[in-house]
Amino acid sequence: MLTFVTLLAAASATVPTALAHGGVLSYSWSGQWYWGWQPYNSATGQTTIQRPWSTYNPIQDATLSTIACNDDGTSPSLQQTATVAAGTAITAYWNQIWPHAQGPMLTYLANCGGSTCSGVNANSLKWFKIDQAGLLSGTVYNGTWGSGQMINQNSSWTTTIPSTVPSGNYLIRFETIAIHSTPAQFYPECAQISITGSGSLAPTSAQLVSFPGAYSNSDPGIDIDIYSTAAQTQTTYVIPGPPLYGSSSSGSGTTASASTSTSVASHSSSSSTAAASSSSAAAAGTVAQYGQCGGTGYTGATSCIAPYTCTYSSAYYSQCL
Ligand SMILES: *[C@@H]1O[C@H](CO)[C@@H](O)[C@H](O)[C@H]1NC(C)=O
Ligand SMILES: *[C@@H]1O[C@H](CO)[C@@H](O)[C@H](O)[C@H]1NC(C)=O
Ligand SMILES: [Cu+2]
Repeated sequence: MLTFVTLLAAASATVPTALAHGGVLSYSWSGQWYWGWQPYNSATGQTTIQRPWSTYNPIQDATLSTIACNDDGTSPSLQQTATVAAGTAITAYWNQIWPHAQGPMLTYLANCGGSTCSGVNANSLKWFKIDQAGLLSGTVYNGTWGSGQMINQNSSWTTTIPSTVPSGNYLIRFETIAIHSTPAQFYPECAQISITGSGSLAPTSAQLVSFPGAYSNSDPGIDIDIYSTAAQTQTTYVIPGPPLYGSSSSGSGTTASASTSTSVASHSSSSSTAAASSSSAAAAGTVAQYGQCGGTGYTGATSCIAPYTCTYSSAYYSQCL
């Protein structure tokens, strides 16, 4: 017979395993905080902009329906939606301290149509990618990854909603994929946002994907052994998914991905792309609307073109608004 103490010990023994994983627990933008769903609390009474998820464990099969917005990702009765102006930098916060430093960071949007995302099945939507960061430097074997940078940024990731995105109701899907072991571990969470603004650039059909559908378990960025001999000299990594929204690429996602981080919006975590645009901004002496103008580790220009002011978003990201 198990004693109460034995059961307690057994229960607490599972906690470290759970703590080795996790997901997005909160968001912030424009000085506001939004709590995410709390998977280990009772669902009753939880009211948040995030779609519910049930466990810190990863998804390890890209063909599962839960790859869209985790398990189960449906909107509860108290589901909330938050308003965000296109061009705004949204920061998502993972567990402190996120444990997996190998793998990409990806952010997607999906337009729900209609007047709300509540009740809309995430599997029925078309998604487009607005941000990504893969292998930032070094080799697949021991280089620096987007997820490593996420950890270094207080286990947070900031994505700017491109100012060109049409207004409407969207799900925003932050994802990190951990590739320190096989099969790869997907950690997606979604939140409901209402985007305002006057953007009018629709994603192209090549940029729109479904979840599941966007990834295959055999994609080179997913079916990957970072400890192989080949990985020790490999300096490119193919970020999974479609080409970035706003990019001119019309091919399949795999050809569009580069070894380094790219983003249509200026990004605290972009490497070569951001560095190049930062230095050109520095030459001009000003930063354009929505551009980055500050944050820990940022070395670019810090003054905004009129009439914008450099506005704090997180310790790692300030932008001209
Ligand atoms: C990465 O691994 C290679 C061997 O594959 C080694 O020569 C190199 O020093 C390592 N770099 C770092 C930063 O650990
Ligand atoms: C780090 O992230 C936590 C949330 O996980 C947040 O409460 C805290 O303010 C952040 N610290 C900084 C310096 O941004
Ligand atoms: Cu884990």
